[in-house]
Amino acid sequence: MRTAIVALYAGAGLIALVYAALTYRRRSGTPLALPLSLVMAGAAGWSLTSACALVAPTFGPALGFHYAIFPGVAMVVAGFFWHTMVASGHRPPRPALILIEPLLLVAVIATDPWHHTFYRKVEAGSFGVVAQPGPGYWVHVLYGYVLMAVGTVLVIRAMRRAVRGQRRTYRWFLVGAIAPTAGNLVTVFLDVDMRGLDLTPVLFLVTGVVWWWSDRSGVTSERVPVTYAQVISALSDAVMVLDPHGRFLDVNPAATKLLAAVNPAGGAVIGKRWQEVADPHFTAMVADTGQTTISGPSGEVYDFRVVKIEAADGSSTGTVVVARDITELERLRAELTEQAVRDGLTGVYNRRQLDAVLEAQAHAAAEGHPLSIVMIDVDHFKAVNDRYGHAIGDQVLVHLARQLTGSVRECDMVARYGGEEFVVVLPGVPAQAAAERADLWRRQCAATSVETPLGTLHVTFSAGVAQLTAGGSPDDLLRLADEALYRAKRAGRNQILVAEPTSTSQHW
Ligand code: GH3
Ligand code: MG
Repeated sequence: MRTAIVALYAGAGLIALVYAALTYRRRSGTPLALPLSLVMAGAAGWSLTSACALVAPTFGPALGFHYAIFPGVAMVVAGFFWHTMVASGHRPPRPALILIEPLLLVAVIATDPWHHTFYRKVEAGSFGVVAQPGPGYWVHVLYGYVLMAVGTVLVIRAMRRAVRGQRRTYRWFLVGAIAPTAGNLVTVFLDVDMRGLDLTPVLFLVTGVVWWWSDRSGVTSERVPVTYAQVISALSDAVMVLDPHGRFLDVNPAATKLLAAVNPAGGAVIGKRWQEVADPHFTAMVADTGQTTISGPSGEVYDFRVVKIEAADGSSTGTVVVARDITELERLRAELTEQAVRDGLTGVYNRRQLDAVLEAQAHAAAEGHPLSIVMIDVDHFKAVNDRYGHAIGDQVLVHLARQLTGSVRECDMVARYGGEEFVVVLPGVPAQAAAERADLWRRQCAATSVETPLGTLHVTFSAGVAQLTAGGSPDDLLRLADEALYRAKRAGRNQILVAEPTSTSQHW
């Protein structure tokens, strides 16, 4: 039996020593490696000295080894506490502080044969030395358990604050710590007959295996906590937590920045009501749940999401407001929307937008408002392309588009209908008036020259004008204008013709 226990102590001690060395080598990778290797080195010392105490040939050396157990115990306690401090996100304790008790302990046990404050009485037992503990021993035990308890509480608190994926790590850490703690409690408080057997150091093997397994099975060795508070601080979205009365309970750094922009004179907001910090516009929005888009004082746009937090009984415990600066997103969205309705070359509206606008305008026209369009086609444009090249042709189209855009009213619309064809929509304008305007543009175009790298160019255009007839569709309108344009071309170009509702064009 004795031999088996010696083997157990020695085996456990050696394994703990190897584990301590392996963990020590990982010290640059994680701040937890050093305290962990200290725990394991302590357990190794505890175990090996226990083995030595058992194999010592006489009582004197056995007692010496028995006393030598305690520095190992002190290392385990110090390492455990250090580990829990780091694991719970605190600064590691100062080495000077953590060394006080072990040094005192060594001093006390070294001189114990003279004052007997650690052990009142010692004698040989069946499993080593049997001792009657004195006050020094109990102070040491109490110190160890207080440190272990504080460390455990820190870890439990850190576990509760940690993000979900990390809680498992803490759970396994605590499970690993339970075996030796339970073993030690039994030894200290229940093994009252004190036959000298203490299996605590052996139980550290369970700890080692559990911690080792938890590291290997993908649970990160970094037990330094990531809390929800840290996650929320890192968000670029502004997160604000309000109590049921609308007072600020918490804001993340992004929210502090946002609130400072909304209320430059503001200062700290915690404890203040929403109304004291932001204008009524914002206040009304927070009263409701859901999502709103709000424009800030200097043109920035925010997406606000308001979520009520409820207690288990359904009563309101507060509100979470998440605000995101979507100014850039909105700008891009507006740009994309604009791009979708514009012609890439000339920048005027495209055919699709022309159809949509004509459809909408046709409804208004049905209520008695006249609606005319001017369909414009560059004369002999093919010749421009042939003579100067396609790029110069493009330049001419851009030039004409600019000229038309600059000549129309705000409510008019210039669109590119096809290759070198444009349509101008003139709401509220009857055909004759539209033709007058179109003729003005025609003369302007004929009078201006287009400067190109290959020389100065002159172009003219022909146009067909049509007015939407009662019951007519946008397609009819386009067809009528196209027919008038065709006639204008046939009649010699550089002129404007108005389509008759009967579909016979009339010279303007
Ligand atoms: P007309 O006076 O009868 O209108 O004669 P035209 O030469 O202007 O008419 P036609 O329909 O024969 O030729 C139109 C030309 O416009 C043919 C085509 O290559 C050119 N075109 C169409 N789209 C573009 C464009 O985006 N850029 C350039 N540079 N040319 C274009
Ligand atoms: Mg043409």
